[in-house]
Amino acid sequence: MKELAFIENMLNDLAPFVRDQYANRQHVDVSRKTSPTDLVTAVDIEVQRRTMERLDAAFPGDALMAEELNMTDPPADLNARCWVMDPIDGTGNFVRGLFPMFGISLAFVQGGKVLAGAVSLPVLDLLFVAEKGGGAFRNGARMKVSDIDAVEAARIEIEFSSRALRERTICAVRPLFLNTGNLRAHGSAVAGLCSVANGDMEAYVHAALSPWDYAAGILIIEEAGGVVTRWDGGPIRLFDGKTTLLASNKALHARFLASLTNS
Ligand code: LIP
Repeated sequence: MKELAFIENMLNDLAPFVRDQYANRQHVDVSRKTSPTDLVTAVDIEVQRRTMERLDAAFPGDALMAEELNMTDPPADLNARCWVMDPIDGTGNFVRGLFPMFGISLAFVQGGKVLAGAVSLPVLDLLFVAEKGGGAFRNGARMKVSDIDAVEAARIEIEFSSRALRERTICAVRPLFLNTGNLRAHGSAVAGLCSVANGDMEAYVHAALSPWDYAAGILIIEEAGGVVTRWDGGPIRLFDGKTTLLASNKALHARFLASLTNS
């Protein structure tokens, strides 16, 4: 599929630039958006600009929904060909030099469905790729979600996100907090979703995630055998805006959902 090839080439070309900027991050311009922890850097902007330029040349007329540069609206025709991008997901980690868990995410959507997507974690030199019906791959090796089916043995990635969502998140995830084997909170949606796809974690939970944070990630998880729904069990609809999200290895999905909805 030519769109998948475009995505892979684009992310492979962007990764060295992002790695280099991360190594020199003390010189990167950082600005606040809606709060002191909602940040955008010159690297986010440049990654998005480079992608827009190449998309225009390769697929003129296609829509783009992306986190930066006021491009967060869905396309006018929801069935149109559309690309969905988060130029740097986990910008806070990038800025503070944490882990280093942050990534570039790009997906191709048509008819409202994600047909191809990839996530690059540049500093870790990892590329996660999926095509609808074609499986999911991590640096070329096929991925499969874990088969752990005991809550006490499960590892969950939980996002606490913005302060505004904290109360809701804490109440909803309380049973998961108390009952699951292990918890992590790395602060990058794309990295969290890919860790479920790769079988490193059994679930990823977020109270209000945006389409550019999850578009590629949900396809990668589904193609690795996992499941992604809203907290009420309903399907994620990409152009509905922010959504609650539970991604899991399938074996534990019903039990995690019950914990979230009964809280
Ligand atoms: C952020 C994610 C983070 C999530 C936030 C936000 P950004 O993306 O990385 O994990 O909790 O809701 O979406 O702003 O760094 O691209």
